[in-house]
Amino acid sequence: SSMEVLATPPSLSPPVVLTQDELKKIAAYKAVEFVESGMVLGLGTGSTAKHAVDRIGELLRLGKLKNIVGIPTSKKTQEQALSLGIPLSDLNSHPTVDLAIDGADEVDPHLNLVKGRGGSLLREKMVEGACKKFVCIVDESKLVNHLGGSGLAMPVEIVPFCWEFTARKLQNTLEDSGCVAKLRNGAKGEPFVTDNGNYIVDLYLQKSMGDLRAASDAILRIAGVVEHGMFLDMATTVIVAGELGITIKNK
Ligand code: ABF
Repeated sequence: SSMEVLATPPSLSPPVVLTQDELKKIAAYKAVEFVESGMVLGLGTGSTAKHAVDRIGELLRLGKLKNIVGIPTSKKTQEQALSLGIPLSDLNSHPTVDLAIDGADEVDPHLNLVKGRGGSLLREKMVEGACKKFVCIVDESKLVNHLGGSGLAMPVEIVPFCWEFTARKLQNTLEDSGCVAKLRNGAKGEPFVTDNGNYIVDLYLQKSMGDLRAASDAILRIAGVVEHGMFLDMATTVIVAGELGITIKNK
């Protein structure tokens, strides 16, 4: 018998696989390229937006950005920004925001978003609704065909008063989508409380909501509802970081 000795193939360098957090950072740094000195900036919340706020702080420290005013979308981001020395203000003093940078939980093909899995959807919607430009930053895992399509929750902020009543109304309002409403719990099993002292009900949908604007209006008509996590027609740009590179989608 004979043994065939195969030539060793030329060594290939292993493919570079980026972690999800690295993709988030790539999207965030790209978005910060849109920031100019003198801007009033909406500062987002979550693990993706955190990279953008870090970068803004770094550019301020290096003197590459000047006279920035930050409007934080949560207490958490407020703390982060303060620790970085980013000057802060609010919508009372700055009712118009030049640019906001924030993450999302889902992005549909029309650039509609689901946000709020981090629990900050109300302040995010107020700040991002006051923006001239809202740049949303995601890794490609956030792309869906239709909102609710990831099988994960669509969050709604509600007042604590008789929350079960409101949760039931939400479930009934979206019953055509096979909606199941669940109160969000905190780390110790107690109800999760938002920065505004409210509760969050997470809606799990079996089917698409169809007319999103109609679903949004119906949810907002329920008296105990404060705001929901669908951000319809609000993002002006979505930056998607994927294994094959960055995609920038504009409205
Ligand atoms: C915020 O952070 C929220 O609207 C959204 O729920 C979340 C996304 O978090 P991450 O960037 O950590 O995925 O933008």
